[in-house]
Amino acid sequence: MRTDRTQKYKLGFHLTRNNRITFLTGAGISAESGIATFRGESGLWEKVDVEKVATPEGFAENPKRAWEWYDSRRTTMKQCKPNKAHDTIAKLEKAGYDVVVITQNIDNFHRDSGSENVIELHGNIWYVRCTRGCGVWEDRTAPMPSLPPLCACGSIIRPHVVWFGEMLDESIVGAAYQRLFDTDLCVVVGTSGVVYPAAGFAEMAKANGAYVVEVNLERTPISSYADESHFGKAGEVLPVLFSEYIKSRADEKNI
Ligand code: BJW
Repeated sequence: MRTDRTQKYKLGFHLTRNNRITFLTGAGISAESGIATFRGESGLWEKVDVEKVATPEGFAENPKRAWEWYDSRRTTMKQCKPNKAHDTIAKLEKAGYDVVVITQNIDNFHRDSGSENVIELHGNIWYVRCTRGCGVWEDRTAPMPSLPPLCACGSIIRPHVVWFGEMLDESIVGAAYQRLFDTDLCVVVGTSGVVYPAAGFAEMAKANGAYVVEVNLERTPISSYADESHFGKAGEVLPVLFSEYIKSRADEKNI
């Protein structure tokens, strides 16, 4: 049965201790932390040309230009922190539920809030790699001392993220598929559901028997097949949907 609830948030799926829960998250989950989303009126793509900053061709043409954009986002992200939506997911895992987060976000907020089982589809802004192949490493410098940064080998370093037209890491996508084939509850939070392959993940989980819950400000392509959609801010909806389950499991663990 499909339900659209706009006022009262209640999970239409009864969670038990053995359920496998998968969260699919997008930029909307970090919006309340102060991180801009990509699409929509005040989205990042209204301010910058996606072709110039988030494609391999744009980077090759002018690495400094693309890096200036990533550097300013690194600076912003350094000043922001996870919100109640990230915290709720982390608490659910800490309470003992089998939780995996598959995120399109690069902001590291799921890990920062304490989630341990996190699959980052589009990379992580705090990692960089040499364009010549010297490796990938963590670098939390914001702002970067010089742009574009250079590797010890002299080649340009790039952000360790996935741009349009680039393949996602095979092992990462494989891990996501494996989880989606074996999940009871799939909660899709704050994604417009238009960027592939992630846009197809909830439908894949549903085809494999998962109950799909969507949390977003507005309808998306996912709303047409989700078992239930909750229209509201992730930081307000998720705590209401899961607090009862977090509390009961936490109480149980203390006994
Ligand atoms: C709230 C909220 C609040 C706000 N609470 N909600 C199949 C069909 C068609 C095309 C393709 C296809 N397969 C591949 C493609 C091409 C392409 C693609 O999908 N294009 C489409 C746009 C048409 N995909 C790729 O190129 C991918 N590569 C690939 O598949 O390789 C093989 C291949 C290549 C080429 C052709 C064919 C095959 C790679 C995609 C990489 C995406 N990279 C980016 C940048 C990452 C680095 C960075 O951050 O800088 O990833 S683009 C950007 O979009 C970013 C995001 O992760 C991604 C998704 O955005 P997201 O998270 O959904 O954000 P928004 O802004 O769109 O939505 C926010 C939502 O939140 C909204 O709904 C709001 O309402 C909501 N919201 N506040 C709850 N408080």
